[in-house]
Amino acid sequence: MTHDHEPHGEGAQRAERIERRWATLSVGIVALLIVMAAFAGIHQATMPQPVLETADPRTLHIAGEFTEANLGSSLEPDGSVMVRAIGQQYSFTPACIVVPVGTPIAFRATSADVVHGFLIDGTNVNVMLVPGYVSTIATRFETTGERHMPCHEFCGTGHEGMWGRIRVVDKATFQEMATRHRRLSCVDQ
Ligand SMILES: [Cu+2]
Repeated sequence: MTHDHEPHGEGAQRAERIERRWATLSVGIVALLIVMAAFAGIHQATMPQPVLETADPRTLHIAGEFTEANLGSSLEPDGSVMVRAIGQQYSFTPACIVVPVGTPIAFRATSADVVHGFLIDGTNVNVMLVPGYVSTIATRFETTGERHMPCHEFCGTGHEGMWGRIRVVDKATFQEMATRHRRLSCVDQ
């Protein structure tokens, strides 16, 4: 065996050092990518909405979109219906939401205290109400009738009693109601 082919010769040792350096670097790159992927996944999963809109729970009742007079359903100029609601320990306001059948409905809701759940049974409406953030979801009801709206995020000792209702009425009834009030609910009916 000549010096050039000696496995533990100077050249081989140098090659091994360089190889180790490159191997370390490539493991480092993979580790960095794993950390980046994990961070992106966790960060996105912990954000309540892809588009963030905020609402300060401390001033919710005093000013802005979610004051009491502004809660409930309103007929928009384009014929769709906007529903604004809040969840708080341990009720929804309005406790009974009225909407027309066969109409695009947009919900905008938030929490005044802790995390609550906003779910309408028999539909795919299912969002979390996170204090500080506005949750939005759009839907459409194809049949009239009443549906339950339970809070489905444990929010404290009164959680199991936190229920709301959605009453889906025919379009004419809703239109007639909308001529009398700017914001509608079925709380007193
Ligand atoms: Cu709740």
